[in-house]
Amino acid sequence: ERSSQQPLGECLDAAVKVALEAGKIIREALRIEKRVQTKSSAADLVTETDRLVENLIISTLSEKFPSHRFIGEESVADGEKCFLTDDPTWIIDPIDGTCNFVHGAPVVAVSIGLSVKKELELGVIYSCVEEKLYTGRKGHGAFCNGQKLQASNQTDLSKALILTELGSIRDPVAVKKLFNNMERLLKVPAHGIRIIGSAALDLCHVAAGDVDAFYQFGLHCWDMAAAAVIVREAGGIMMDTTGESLDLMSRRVVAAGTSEMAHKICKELQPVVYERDDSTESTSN
Ligand code: 2AM
Ligand code: CA
Ligand code: CA
Ligand code: CA
Repeated sequence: ERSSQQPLGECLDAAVKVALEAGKIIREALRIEKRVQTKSSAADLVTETDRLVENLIISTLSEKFPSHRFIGEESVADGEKCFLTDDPTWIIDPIDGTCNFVHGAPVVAVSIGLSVKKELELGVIYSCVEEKLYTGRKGHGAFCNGQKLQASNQTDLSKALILTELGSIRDPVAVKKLFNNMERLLKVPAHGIRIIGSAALDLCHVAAGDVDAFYQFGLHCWDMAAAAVIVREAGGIMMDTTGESLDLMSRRVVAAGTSEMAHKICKELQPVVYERDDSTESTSN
């Protein structure tokens, strides 16, 4: 198994090493006052730490793997379309949970995924305050701090604990739709719905079987690339909210321990429409 020149094991080791370094920087910056800037909306935030950590990850990995491509949240220009090619491509979210980070809320993660020939091969997510390192490698299982992960086997939606995120969009029509979807699930009635502020960690909780499912509209490829490998290797399902196979660029996802649960959630969800991330039809997984 080779990705370009390097074996995937070497890529995984490098991603883990830089995720731990990045996580230390984030952990130490959490309680310090930040200079905060806004992006697409008043609730869409970025700090110097987001940019610094992304630069660290990209420069470290590109030095080791000079032929690889990179997609990183803070390096993608405004409105720029993301797409995968056959080249090994690292998909990076330097801080997932920036709003938490800005407020000093300790639910933040570094997310690093690798796709090769448009297939997701590796995922590393480091929950840097609780110091939990989640890793997944296609065909080799998913782990948290070395312990093998297994997603939930729940199929009954009325017994489900579900995670979701509201994102940073504040358009009233979209906000209304997000709440309508939660209302529909509560009316099933599901056991509960939780929001923690990090899509990557939501997905790690699905992989670990801590919750039964997760869904979200509006997220980007860097929110779910690494997690997709971890969830699938834990026996879980990642799918489009339409019930079709997951498209990393579609801005929406349902994840669950079982495909029955995922399909039941899809049936309750009404679409919240976001523009796609890419302009090409060639996307993966
Ligand atoms: P971020 O912290 O990397 O920006 C919180 O709502 C979760 O949703 C986080 O994982 C956050 O990622 C992500 N997110 C940010 N902007 C979003 C948007 N416009 N729509 C959906 N999710 C978003
Ligand atoms: Ca962001
Ligand atoms: Ca994110
Ligand atoms: Ca981010």
